[in-house]
Amino acid sequence: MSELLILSTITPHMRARIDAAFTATMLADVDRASWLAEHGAAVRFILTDGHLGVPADIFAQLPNAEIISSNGVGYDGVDTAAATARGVPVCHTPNVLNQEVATSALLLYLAAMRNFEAEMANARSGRWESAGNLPLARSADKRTIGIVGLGRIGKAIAAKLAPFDPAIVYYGRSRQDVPFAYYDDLVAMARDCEALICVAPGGAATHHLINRAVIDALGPDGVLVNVGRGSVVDEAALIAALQDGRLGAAALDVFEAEPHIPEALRALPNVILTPHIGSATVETRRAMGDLAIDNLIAWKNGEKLITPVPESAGLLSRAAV
Ligand code: 8YV
Repeated sequence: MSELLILSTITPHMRARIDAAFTATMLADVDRASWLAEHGAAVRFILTDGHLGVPADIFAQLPNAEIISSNGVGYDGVDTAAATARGVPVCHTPNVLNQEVATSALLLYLAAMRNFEAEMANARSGRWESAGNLPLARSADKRTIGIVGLGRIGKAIAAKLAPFDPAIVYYGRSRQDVPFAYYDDLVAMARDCEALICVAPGGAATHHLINRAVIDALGPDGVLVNVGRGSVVDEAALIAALQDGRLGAAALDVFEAEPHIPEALRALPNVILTPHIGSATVETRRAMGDLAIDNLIAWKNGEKLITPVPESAGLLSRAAV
């Protein structure tokens, strides 16, 4: 008997909180097929993340599931339509990771502009002593920087960039009440920018939004930073542009087929690569895990969900279904 089914990895802190409030099973710890056949009907709550979601074959074997809590702000891996069709709300973990992901974006932007990976290697390898300094890097100050997806995290990125005195511009579905210039044409914005920072959510609506035309518009001195979802950038087009010198550099935390990073991308000198660590600090992962669990506890107690996804509006508490 298990009322909570856990599909994602969890920290010891999360495990302790879960054990205090639920009887829970990690799907990775049991024989999936036989466990689901025997216990699937007893599961009321599901904990997952935005990449794993709840695969359709598993969801079908959880006929009494009441809620899906997804640990992460992005939930492109969760089939919200399938959940809504069964009256199952989905919640996620917005806001608590805004500053962390913004810091990651800032680090990647600065590292790419100032060629920091190569500079550190030049010092550590002893090459500086034998062969001298590398060619000069570009300044990170006073650049025109385009933010693709000016949501909660995008605004935090803009704030963290402020000391570098940038001209911030943005592209998104609609104009917002912000002191930055809006573009409804991404190619036109890329043409005017020296760096693009992409923090758009994944999913069909943004798939390959950053395509060859956008990359070419950013140009041979341009820098592309991506901390949103790998699916937003056409990775093959990006690799080709970096190889041909049509794009200056890229700094990427997210990839199309994680955790796979194409060999051709890893071989390029003009890229900075990190393994999807935008939110990965002790403090922020703790806050995210707490919020994911707090949503489950709220639901169990018949209280209003704290952070439901917009698609679940109308399914906000157990009392409402
Ligand atoms: C994590 C993320 O990869 O929140 C997100 O959308 O991409 C990251 O913070 C993940 O979701 C944590 O499980």
